Amino acid sequence: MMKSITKRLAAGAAALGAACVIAVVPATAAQAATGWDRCQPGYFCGFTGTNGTGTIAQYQVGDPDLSDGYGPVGMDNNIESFWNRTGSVWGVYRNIGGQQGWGLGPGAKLGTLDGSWANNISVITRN
Ligand SMILES: [Ca+2]
Repeated sequence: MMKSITKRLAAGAAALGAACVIAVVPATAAQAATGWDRCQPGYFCGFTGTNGTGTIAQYQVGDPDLSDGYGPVGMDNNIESFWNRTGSVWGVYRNIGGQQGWGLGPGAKLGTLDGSWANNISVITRN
């Protein structure tokens, strides 16, 4: 008699345990996009890694100072690749108000900035 009750309790605990396991299994979330594909059409995108890797920042307007709190933060002197998915020409510059820069036309994808430019961009303009 006692033995039979113990068995029932054990079975109940096992069933409860199974229910708990199901409850804590994380929902299958869609995989976060990685690389170039994160850049949406209509945006000018900067990436902290080469070839669209690392953190992405997407722009619809220029950002005259990547080091301030306006616009995406953490990108100043921290960009290694760009993709222009807009219909405009964009400029990227090393210094605030400086003249040295590159122009990226519509669709331009720059996977690797040259040595002195990588991690050295502080200004982005939409022309
Ligand atoms: Ca800014």
